[in-house]
Amino acid sequence: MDAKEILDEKAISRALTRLAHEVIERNEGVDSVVLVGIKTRGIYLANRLAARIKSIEKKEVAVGELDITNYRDDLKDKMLDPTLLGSILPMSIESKTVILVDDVLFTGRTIRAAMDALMDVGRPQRIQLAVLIDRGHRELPIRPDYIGKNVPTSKEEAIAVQLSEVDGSDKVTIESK
Ligand code: 3GP
Ligand code: 5GP
Ligand code: MG
Repeated sequence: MDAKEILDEKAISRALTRLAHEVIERNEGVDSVVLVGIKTRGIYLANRLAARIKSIEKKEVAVGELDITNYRDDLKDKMLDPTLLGSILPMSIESKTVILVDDVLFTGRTIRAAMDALMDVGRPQRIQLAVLIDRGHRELPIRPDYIGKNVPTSKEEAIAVQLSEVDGSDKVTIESK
């Protein structure tokens, strides 16, 4: 399998620093902002964004975790009564700007499911979306507000995102399946 590097450690770091600045600029600060990472790697990206925002703005931004496996509409074995099992939202999302964070945006079904899950627990003022990679192929009218890198792909290609927290190093590669 051919793997081509798209982002190295430095490029991932720079992209996240830019995204942190964009989040602060777009929301005129971060007073009403909470970050919600989508498991697995979205959670680590959300934590990294929060750390950057803190060093820029000197403000803490709450970070929650969403496990939307049971909300996916295309999983055969999905539970009939989905719960937020494995999700940790320690903060209130009521009237907040919730920024969903994921590593790769593909069809958009995961994000639709994540928005459903959020709406079940509260009424955010607005929801925004931050992704490290947008690989295209949307099947729903969903678009990211903050993008690390646009990577046009074919359906036969896959993006591998490695983050030091789980994979030992930071790297994004594209490979043909
Ligand atoms: P993540 O949980 O960190 O996002 O879905 C489980 C993992 O499989 C994901 O890790 C993701 O990186 C990887 N993956 C790669 N291609 C796909 C895909 O097309 N669909 C899904 N659901 N996961 C994929
Ligand atoms: P969706 O199709 O719902 O946008 O993406 C489903 C889930 O799989 C998301 O969490 C997304 O991050 C992940 N995903 C989809 N395509 C890829 C891919 O090519 N590489 C990686 N690493 N994750 C993917
Ligand atoms: Mg993901």
